[in-house]
Amino acid sequence: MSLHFIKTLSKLFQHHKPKLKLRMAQDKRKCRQSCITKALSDGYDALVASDSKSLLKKYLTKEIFDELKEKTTPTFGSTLWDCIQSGLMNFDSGVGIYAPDPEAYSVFARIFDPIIEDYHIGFTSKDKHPPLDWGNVNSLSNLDPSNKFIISTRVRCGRSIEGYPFNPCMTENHYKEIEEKMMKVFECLKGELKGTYKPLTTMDKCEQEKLIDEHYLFKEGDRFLKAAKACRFWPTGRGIFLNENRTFLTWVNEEDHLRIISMEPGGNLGNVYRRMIEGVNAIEQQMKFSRNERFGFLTFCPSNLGTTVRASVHIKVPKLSADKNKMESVAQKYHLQVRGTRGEHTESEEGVYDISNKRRLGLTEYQALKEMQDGIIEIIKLESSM
Ligand code: ADP
Ligand code: DAR
Repeated sequence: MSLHFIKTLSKLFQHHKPKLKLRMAQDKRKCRQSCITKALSDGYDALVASDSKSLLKKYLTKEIFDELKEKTTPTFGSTLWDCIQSGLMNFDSGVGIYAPDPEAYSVFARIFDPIIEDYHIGFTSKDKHPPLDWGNVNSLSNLDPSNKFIISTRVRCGRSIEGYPFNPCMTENHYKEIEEKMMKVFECLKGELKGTYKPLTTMDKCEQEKLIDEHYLFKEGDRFLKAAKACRFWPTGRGIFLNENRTFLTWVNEEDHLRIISMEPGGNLGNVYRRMIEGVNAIEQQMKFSRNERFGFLTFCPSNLGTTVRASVHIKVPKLSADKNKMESVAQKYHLQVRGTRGEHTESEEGVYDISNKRRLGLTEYQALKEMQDGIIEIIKLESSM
């Protein structure tokens, strides 16, 4: 092949390169879209045929499916597949849907809204989450002063950092950036909050297992999060901050950008709540959280929107827990969630249950805590009377 011919070819390619690149990008997009369309329709048919009890199955009608299946979010191009892939691959999901980015809550509102209304027990598409209100911390008591029932108390909230998408749309750099920013924030924590950040990338397996076993660190390889593409680039950018007494923790880049956690042995809910508030306020001095006009604080999972607060006890109530109906009715009355010892989708170990508030949206932080407190007091009263 002559030099002249090669030079002519390369000039031709340079001239048409932008159009060629555009054409390749369009073909790639078309190919991705057709793969998604096929995965969506096969996945939807399987979900409909399954015995799944998820809220996704309950509310994703054919009409809504057809209306949403071609939609994408404007900034990150998230699709309906990105939202529901976890629920399509895990029929035992309770909820079955996540928001890949903040815009998904409005672009795919037709499926998010009914699921949100059901999960948060009455937050309709017309409702707006109230402003943050920590309430009067001193009015929350020690739920078990004689230490007969409650092993430990924990209050956590989730925070998404302004300017970053949620897990499925995050790049490896996003994970690194958030971790680097948070390491600087943690260095400024003082007094009771002072402590050390431990990146998962440098944590040895024994320490990791011990921290998980002692209920400090998040589990690894949650299949629901994995299916939701929330574990990419793992363990890059993931880690845990612990204060010196291990009563104030922060998870970085697990399910949400941040999980800010306060916990201690016993039932002193007021003290645990006070410490979490101090931690949130200290972090908020340096980081801007994503807050939505209608949904309050935004999170990856719709079950955590609003206050994002879960207040929980690890509690042993052997008589009440033996009477499933009785436990279920008190949980329903006080909007409580009864889970196994290690949270979601786990069993009780040695009769220890994780009992927490279920509602997080449409009420204030204080009201969520109060609802949990009233429920736990009732549970202890029932156990003592049996
Ligand atoms: P999610 O709400 O995303 O399911 P949680 O915030 O409930 O996650 O955190 C679950 C983890 O927290 C589990 O490892 C569980 O063992 C631990 N946990 C929850 N409540 C308590 C508690 N009262 N005492 C000790 N550990 C707890
Ligand atoms: N496991 C998913 C999520 C349920 C809500 N809990 C969260 N977000 N940690 C499910 O649909 O069961």
